[in-house]
Amino acid sequence: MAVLDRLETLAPIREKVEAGERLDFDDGLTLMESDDLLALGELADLARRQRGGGDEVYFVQNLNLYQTNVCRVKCKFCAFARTNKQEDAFTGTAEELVAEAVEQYEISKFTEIHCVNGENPHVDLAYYAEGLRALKQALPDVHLKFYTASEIHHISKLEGCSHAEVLQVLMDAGLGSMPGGGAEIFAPRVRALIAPGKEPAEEWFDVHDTAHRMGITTQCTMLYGHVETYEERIDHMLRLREQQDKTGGFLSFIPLAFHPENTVFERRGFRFTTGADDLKVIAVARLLLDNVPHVKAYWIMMGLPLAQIALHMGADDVQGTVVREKIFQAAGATSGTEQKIPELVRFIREAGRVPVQRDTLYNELRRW
Ligand code: V47
Repeated sequence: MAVLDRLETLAPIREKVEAGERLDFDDGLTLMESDDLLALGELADLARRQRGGGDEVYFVQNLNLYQTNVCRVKCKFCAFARTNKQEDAFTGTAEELVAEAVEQYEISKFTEIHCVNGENPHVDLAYYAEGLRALKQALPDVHLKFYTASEIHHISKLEGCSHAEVLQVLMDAGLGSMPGGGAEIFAPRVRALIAPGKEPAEEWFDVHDTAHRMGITTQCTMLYGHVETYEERIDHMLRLREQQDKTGGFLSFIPLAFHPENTVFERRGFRFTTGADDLKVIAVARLLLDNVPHVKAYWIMMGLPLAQIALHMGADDVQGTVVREKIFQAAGATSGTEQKIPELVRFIREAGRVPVQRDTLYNELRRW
């Protein structure tokens, strides 16, 4: 009976998916409240294929770099940030940044650098532009996917200029596209609880809106598994969908599962998310975000074995080789900091999919 009940709840949503109709808030909530994981996954895969998705699963050969972990915001979910006075605080120079990148480039010829930092009140726009320029000069063919909307907003406040002005300076210095962090959960109730010092959602959206209109593509994320409700998750996804309708610049959506270690929440007894919740978020995101081209099952977040299953539930990207990841390691990630290409290829193949190495903008580089 319980199974029948569940099938009946999802039936009207299946009809909408089959008819190519857009799902609404209530549909999203129904999906999130369902624990029929297989049905959710199958529906998400159907929606993905109906919108033109095939068997390809993407990854990028990349490097994670961090210029500074000094941060003025005390986000309760974060284990990476430091104050300037803490012993392990760092603020690297452009020379140090280039040295680290070049050293790694000699080992693995990555095509992208992914860089996210704290909101450091002690450095200015010129510091960031100098870092980008130096990297571009040293590694001209490498795409620089740098700075979350939160960082851009922070720099604009420090400099007293607009988001567009900051982005223009960074673009001129070599910025190629932007990561999707800083989104957390948009609902003010949650932001006040987990990140009271962070910019409001409207500023995050203004940065992405501005970037898209300037031709800069970006990613979008959702940090889930802490104090948010199902309603707040759906609201978050629908706000992203609305933005995408306007500007179309999001390349992918990356759900970020909350890692509690070394955070305020660990002391309050919060636990890691479960595999069932991780898969559900992937499936619901794929169903609701009908206008965002890709959904990532980021292996650092969920481990490669679970990411394999997510590839059957709406995801079509596992992010990348990564190398030197720090934010999730600080908060207890156990899946390592690097995957070699043969390992990514093996996992994608064994999931019955076709591994495609891409560049940051989803141009195909190699079909494995
Ligand atoms: O905004 C921080 C998240 C973000 C924790 O665009 C945490 O491809 C879980 O921007 N547990 C910053 N998540 C990193 C970021 C990012 C990450 C991965 C992919 C992309 C992309 C961008 O990391 C923060 C926050 O949402 N985060 N601490 C934590 N303890």
